[in-house]
Amino acid sequence: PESESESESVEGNTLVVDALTANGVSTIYGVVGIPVTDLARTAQDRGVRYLGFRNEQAAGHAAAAAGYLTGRPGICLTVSAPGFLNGLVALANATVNCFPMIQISGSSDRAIVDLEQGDYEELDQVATARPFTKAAYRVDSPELIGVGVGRAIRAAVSGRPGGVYLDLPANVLSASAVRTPPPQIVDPSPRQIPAPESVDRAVALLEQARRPLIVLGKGAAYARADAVIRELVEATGAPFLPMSMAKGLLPDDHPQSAAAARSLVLARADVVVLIGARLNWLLDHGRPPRWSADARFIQLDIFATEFDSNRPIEAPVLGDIASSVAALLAAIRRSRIAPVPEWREQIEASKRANIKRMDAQLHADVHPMDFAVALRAIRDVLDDHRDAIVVSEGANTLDSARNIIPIYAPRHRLDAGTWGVMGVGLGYAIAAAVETGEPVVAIEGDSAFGFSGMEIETICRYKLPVVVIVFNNGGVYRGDEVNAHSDDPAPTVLLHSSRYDTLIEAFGGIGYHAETPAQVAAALRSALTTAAPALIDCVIDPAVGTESGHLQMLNRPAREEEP
Ligand code: TPP
Repeated sequence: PESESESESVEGNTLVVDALTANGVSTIYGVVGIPVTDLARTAQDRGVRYLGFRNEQAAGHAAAAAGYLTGRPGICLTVSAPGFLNGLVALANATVNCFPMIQISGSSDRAIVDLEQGDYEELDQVATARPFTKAAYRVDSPELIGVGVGRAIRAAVSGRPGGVYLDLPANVLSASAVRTPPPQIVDPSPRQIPAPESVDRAVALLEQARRPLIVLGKGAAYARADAVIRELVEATGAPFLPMSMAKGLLPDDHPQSAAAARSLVLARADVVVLIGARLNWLLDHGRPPRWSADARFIQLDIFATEFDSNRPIEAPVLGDIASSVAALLAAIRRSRIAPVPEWREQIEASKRANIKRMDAQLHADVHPMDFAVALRAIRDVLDDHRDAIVVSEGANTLDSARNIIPIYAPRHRLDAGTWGVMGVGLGYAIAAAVETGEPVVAIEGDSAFGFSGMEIETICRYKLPVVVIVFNNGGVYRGDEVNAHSDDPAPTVLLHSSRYDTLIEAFGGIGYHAETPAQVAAALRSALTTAAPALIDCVIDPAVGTESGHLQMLNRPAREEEP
């Protein structure tokens, strides 16, 4: 039995768990091995949930998603050097996506590492992590473990959230020290109230708008200010455009949604309000011809350096999104914002035309299936399961799913994000199931699935309600490229004959094979009813889809065949 007596001496492992639990950490995602196996055991002994993965990268992506979904740092535990490096991809991705995450890694003997004398899994991990993280710390004595964990927590969640690295050398984890109450971080992510004059400036600009547009980013979704954001959007009467992970912040069928008129609103908006959305490549850097050269920008962000990154920001509002939106809303109630009626009419006309065009694609009679008809079947089933969290990655699969699958609740879509990274899918799906208890549907390109496919064993081991749908078109983007020069498959080709459904059966999950929209729908309905791990092998025509999906502007022109 644990004694809380002041003079009790305990191992570093125990002190780490003390510090984590004192700060509300209840779940750790990781892969064990020297020197962190006992840390995972100690955590489990103390009621912290430990989820063991097959690869640290997926564990890291899970921790990142946990951070995004809960607003508290997601924890990933890794072993030294190679395990650390596997997890680092996820930590870097968390930093880029502004998700709060802490990677805790064991490391080798400092004295040997620093003299490069060749320790087991030797690497200067803090130096390696630093360029990819918001902060990187090492704890060099067991007495400082509580301080180290506390600093990592505040660094991960305060201001603009991001990935934090915490290095715990093997000798610190195994050393003994007197057990003292660890620091409890008070208000780890304090509110940051915007300056009143910045709010007034924003409202004055918005009053001049004839064709306003509100863009919601995943920063807005992360802020958990759902009600006040909705009030602001509705008070302005302006159309809004959700970035992919902000879908559902207001339901996709909200009358002010301009998602189905994206090109029109980007090109014609005269005053744009960016809320937790960055003017990066995902928004074509705010540049013409996508955007009007005359558009004027208001930006709500927590990080001042974000302003003016691409277009001059005429009204920057620095603060946390919840506080800034609330301040803007209060000021707007005293002002007159009046979009011209034609703006609404133009958007409605464009929406109607685009939806009609899309509808024809969704109901096409094609066999084998293309992306659209398979996604329509999924959409129709998910319409009865609006609590389901949708995870998506791939190229055509990702882009088409974003347009076709509506999201009705905040933070119910997780995807390849700012980097467009493949391999997040199963880690995100696992964290979504673990953190929310809601059903999860991961819509995966077959190439994308391969990056973390072994985690279906993790899903089965923990009996998570995750349905993985693999869009099997036998290739990266498409599966019909021919290599004219040898018997080797072309670079984009994968085995279209793969039966991905049989993979999950190996682990006791339920596999489905679907070749028609009706089979897709039946499989998904059955899987969601069973709420057990399932995988649907969804056969798609290898000859549909485009290279790089919708990223045509980043794609090199097609290679000329050599004469
Ligand atoms: N490696 C990483 C880590 N991230 C990437 N984005 C890529 C490689 C390049 N890439 C972009 S999409 C993609 C790849 C490999 C896969 C596209 O194929 P698939 O998942 O089958 O989707 P589809 O277009 O067939 O729907």
